[in-house]
Amino acid sequence: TNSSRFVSSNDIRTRFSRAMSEMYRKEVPQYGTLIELVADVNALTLHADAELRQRMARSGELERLDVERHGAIRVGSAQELATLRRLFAVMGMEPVGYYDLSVAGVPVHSTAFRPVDEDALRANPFRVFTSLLRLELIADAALRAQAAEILDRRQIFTPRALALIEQAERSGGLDSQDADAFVQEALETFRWHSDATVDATTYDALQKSHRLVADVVCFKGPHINHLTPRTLDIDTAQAGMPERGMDAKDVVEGPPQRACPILLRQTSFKALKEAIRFTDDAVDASRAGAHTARFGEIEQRGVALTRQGRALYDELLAQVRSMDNAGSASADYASRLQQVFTQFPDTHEALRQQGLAFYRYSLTEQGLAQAGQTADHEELEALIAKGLVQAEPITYEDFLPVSAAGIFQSNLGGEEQKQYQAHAAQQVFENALGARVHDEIALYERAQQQSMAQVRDSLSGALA
Ligand code: OOG
Ligand code: NI
Repeated sequence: TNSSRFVSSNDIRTRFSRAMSEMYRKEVPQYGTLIELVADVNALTLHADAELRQRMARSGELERLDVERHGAIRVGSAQELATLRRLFAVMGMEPVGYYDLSVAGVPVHSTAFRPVDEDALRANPFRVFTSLLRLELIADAALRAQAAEILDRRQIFTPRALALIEQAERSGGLDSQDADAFVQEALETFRWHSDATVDATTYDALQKSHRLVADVVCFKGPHINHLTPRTLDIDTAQAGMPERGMDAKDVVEGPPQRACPILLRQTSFKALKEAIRFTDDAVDASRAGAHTARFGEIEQRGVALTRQGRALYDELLAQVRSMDNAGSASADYASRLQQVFTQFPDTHEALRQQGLAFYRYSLTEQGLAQAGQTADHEELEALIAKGLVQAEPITYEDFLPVSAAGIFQSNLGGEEQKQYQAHAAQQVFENALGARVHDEIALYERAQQQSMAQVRDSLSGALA
């Protein structure tokens, strides 16, 4: 075979995420400032916390930290979503999780394309949060039909990108030269276009229906709307944003600051107001348009939670948000969050022993030295107590619907608060996608199980 000429999907993903980062830095210079801020904060944090540095080095996360990003895009049709799935598959990214944002007044549902295997995640965990517009939530039937028709007319992929996707599917990969071409062609789909594809009246009508509808429907393609680096200390990074000229959102989404970070904490700077041109601008030059869509975001990632842990998280978050019906707008939101989350255990021993979070088990040096001589029926916790086994938190690689809604809201210009009588429609989404999405919790479960099995094997001498 000639498969040895192929570069790995990890390699293509790394080239692509680098190219996206370079493009977005040119498009939104503040993104470059954000990357610098996060690099500074991470360096300080690692310098001050030797244990964190060692743990991240052991898990391989230290190496990936500098390239770690997620981005977000929004598409308008099943056809577009299904082709994106094939495009991301070339880079080893698969749909993970289903997020219903309609409950939060945003007319989309979403998944995240990301690598799923442990070594692929270690190589480069690049993720793209991808939303599909739910046209059926546009109340006005004529406007809905018009939006569908506009979307029908556009082709968001270049002919060469489509040809290279087919080629990769047919032959099982791409050589280095084709991979570079693929990255360049794929980039075109996510580029910003300041020329709208509609006239001012159409834009206004769609914007009134929901700002997100205008963002999806009125442009040539699904411009990347943010790229998010991972910080090791989001509170310090958040405090540093105004100093570097960024208009940070008031509230950090997700769990509060903790000794043992869980899931995901995120904050963003507000979307930029950018000049756009409508198709009829030549006719009426006084109607210069502006569009707000693109912003910056940072995130801090913690340990992945089990179903039980996640249920507790959801319950506590709902408690905080329902107080006085104030949601995250209440003045003392941060202290309420902190207060309520004292009910969530905050040591790794407790999180592990109560089955609230996922861990990757491995033999310590002492454990390795005794492999094959230790009784393998002993409980893992007993082996940990004896210093033979160690447990490392498994990082949460996914997203949170309530947080995502908060990020969407803060970037839609504030006042937008719509209500939809919709409910989760995972099957409809999967039909559009042309595939099932992975259950994210099952992926963490599998990683934990595999590490346990490996520990058992080496203890009983199977690998000795
Ligand atoms: C996606 C917003 C959600 C996140 O990190 O939760 C998101 C969007 O605005 O398209 O990016
Ligand atoms: Ni994001």
